[in-house]
Amino acid sequence: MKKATSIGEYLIQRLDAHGVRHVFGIPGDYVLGFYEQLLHSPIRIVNTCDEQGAGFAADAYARVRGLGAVCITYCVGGLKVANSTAEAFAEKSPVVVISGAPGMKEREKNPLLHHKVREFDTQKKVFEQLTIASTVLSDPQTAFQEIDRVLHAALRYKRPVYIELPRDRVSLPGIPYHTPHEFHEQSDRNTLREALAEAVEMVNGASKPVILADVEVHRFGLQDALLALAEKTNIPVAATILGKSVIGEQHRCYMGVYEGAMGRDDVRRYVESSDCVILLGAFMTDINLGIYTAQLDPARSIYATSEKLSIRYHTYENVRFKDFVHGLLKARWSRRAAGRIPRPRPMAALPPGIRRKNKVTVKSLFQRLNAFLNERMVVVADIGDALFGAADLFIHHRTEFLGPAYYASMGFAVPAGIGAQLANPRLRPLVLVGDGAFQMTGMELATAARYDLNPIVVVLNNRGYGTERQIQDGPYNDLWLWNFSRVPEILGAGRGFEVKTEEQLDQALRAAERWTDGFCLLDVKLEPLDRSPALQRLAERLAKRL
Ligand SMILES: Cc1ncc(C[n+]2csc(CCOP(=O)(O)OP(=O)(O)O)c2C)c(N)n1
Ligand SMILES: [Mg+2]
Repeated sequence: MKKATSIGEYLIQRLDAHGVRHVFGIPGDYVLGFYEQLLHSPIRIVNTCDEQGAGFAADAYARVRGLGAVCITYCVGGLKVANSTAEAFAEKSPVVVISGAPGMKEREKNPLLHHKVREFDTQKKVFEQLTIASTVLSDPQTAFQEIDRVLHAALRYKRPVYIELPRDRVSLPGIPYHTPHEFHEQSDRNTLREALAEAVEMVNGASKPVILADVEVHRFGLQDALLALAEKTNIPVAATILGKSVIGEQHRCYMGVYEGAMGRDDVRRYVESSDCVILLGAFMTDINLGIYTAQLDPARSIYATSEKLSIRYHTYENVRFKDFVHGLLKARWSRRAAGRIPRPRPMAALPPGIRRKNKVTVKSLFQRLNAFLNERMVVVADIGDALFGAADLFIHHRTEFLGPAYYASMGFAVPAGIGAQLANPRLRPLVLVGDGAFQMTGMELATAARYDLNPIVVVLNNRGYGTERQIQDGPYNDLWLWNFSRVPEILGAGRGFEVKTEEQLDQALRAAERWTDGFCLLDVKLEPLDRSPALQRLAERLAKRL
């Protein structure tokens, strides 16, 4: 007779069924039973140096693959992924947080077991605030259903979820003959029809409609639908910085990134003078909208997300985002001629042969990186000028740009590069990270080495918290200066390059392109007050709000 499936095994089966092939984390005694089950499963455990690194890696994995998982021990590990889970929540990334926990029997009479904070459910309560659904698998009768419910919520809302595994329950069998519950949510047909009719009429009657595409287009796998819609209607598309690369940036309908007064002026003027802005999957965040400098008038807007659909000033209930976008695609459109639209302006390449001894600047760095990028790379940018400068990089294909452009936690990029490459091994990460952010999680390069990954990591070394310096400077923005290019010596892996001049940058990038056996680390020395045009604009806005 077939052995009954245990709670832990069922969780593994369901993760596997949803395409999760790697789980990131660090073990501890409360979760060792589940680690042992993982070890004997098709899912690979990826041990990171620190739990936060595992959390960021799982987030990037989820952004690239559709679902990610991090598995840690109780409180000491769990609370370290609170920040990365918060980022996944805020930026809509479906990460499954799996935490070991004391057994239910051990909890009787409330003993002081190690790692406990206040009550046994303290960690659960914290994660209720950071996730869209959470559960403690304490009851074998309901455990399988709970797993179905919580995983469904992650996929439905593209937000993280929390699953706690009391250690005395992991190996217990759940109920026999359970079939995974399929959830089929549908739009209300009449509401959908009416919403589509109103939207199409509004767009057909407009003289200058424009689509503003954001992150949910990517999270809900609607990139092809967006492209088809743009091609069918000739409506031009701008992206937000969080949604950058939802559409291949060489596409004829693509204009560039829109970010209010922070972004390019021609894109801003086009979008803000439009008589019908179709916001698809957009988050109205301050960074997306250039610290609220964007002038978008609800009276001229269609605003569709997985959480809300409003047209002008009224709202439609029970319309799924996906159905609305597919409905738009099928609608009858009056054909329009493609007018003249702003086009992404690839940065000028560095003139060859001259200025070779010149010191690298933020501008020349991004110019050179722009020429270096190819379609086999994914750009992963940390917060700081790495992200702001990268807004103007030209991404060839869709979804090859990852950055924490809303929650903006430092330390994302190096571990996220690991998650992204494991999620799609055909892509080589180009990680852009400030010296400050690197000091937080850069040692995860050890994890890259351990799992044979080969990111190219560019440290924008401006000797401190450059972004903060632009807003208000003081000694608190200084850092201890590391010899970044010698990190490979400590790790016994990878190759390091010290880069001061344009010539050295060129040589290092060429070497990194040729050498694919491990990670490459470029320590690019920049002046402390040098900055990209986007950061200059952002800092001016932020400084006014202090
Ligand atoms: C975890 C975290 N701590 C603090 C901040 C506030 N903060 C925003 S940008 C920044 C400086 C980043 O420095 P660095 O990584 O060197 O990039 P740079 O700004 O120099 O380009 C800081 C401290 C943050 N966003 N995240
Ligand atoms: Mg810095």
